[in-house]
Amino acid sequence: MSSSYDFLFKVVVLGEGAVGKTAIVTRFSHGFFRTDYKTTIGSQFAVKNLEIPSGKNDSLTVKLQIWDVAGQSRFQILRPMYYRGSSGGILVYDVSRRRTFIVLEEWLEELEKALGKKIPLVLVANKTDLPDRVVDPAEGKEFAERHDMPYVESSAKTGQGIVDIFEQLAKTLVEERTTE
Ligand code: G3D
Ligand code: MG
Repeated sequence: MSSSYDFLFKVVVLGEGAVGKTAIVTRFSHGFFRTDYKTTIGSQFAVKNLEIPSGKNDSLTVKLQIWDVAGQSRFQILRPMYYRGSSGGILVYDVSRRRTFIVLEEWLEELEKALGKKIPLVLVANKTDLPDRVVDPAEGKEFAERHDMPYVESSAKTGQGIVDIFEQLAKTLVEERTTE
């Protein structure tokens, strides 16, 4: 039954405007990619169930409530409200725009300040399908290691890495919850 689950987590999606946050969430929750996304106004969320292997032959159903928060600076005042109650998050940058990588620290600070603590995050290097990549995998991996988070390369356009992002996060969240 799609309404039954073992764990429910609120997940926030962070990153500069136009890095592909809405495209990633749409691809993951509906399985398609559209090019006519309206710039996310304020915030919206998608819900999706994931099966995470557990033990030898068993699995757990993890329900993710994924909040796609608007990245534009004019929404900055509202964002802390959407961060509240998040168990985890994904931090997204666009490999074809260095600025989106440089500002990652600021996103981390904003989130930690709003929550008063650190939560598990996955670093997402999006738009790997583009030929004009400027941020190398090594740079992303170094950032991810330094902040103790998994690193996933993705393309919301081709679908590469999209499920992996949420599986990695769900696994970490379940581990955290079950070892508390
Ligand atoms: P945001 O929610 O982070 O602001 P969007 O970003 O999801 O709205 O995406 C911004 C633009 O990048 C959109 O283009 C979208 O189609 C495109 N995009 C998102 N992910 C990818 C990707 O993996 N590869 C490529 N090539 N493009 C991507 P438009 O032109 O509609 O503004
Ligand atoms: Mg958006």
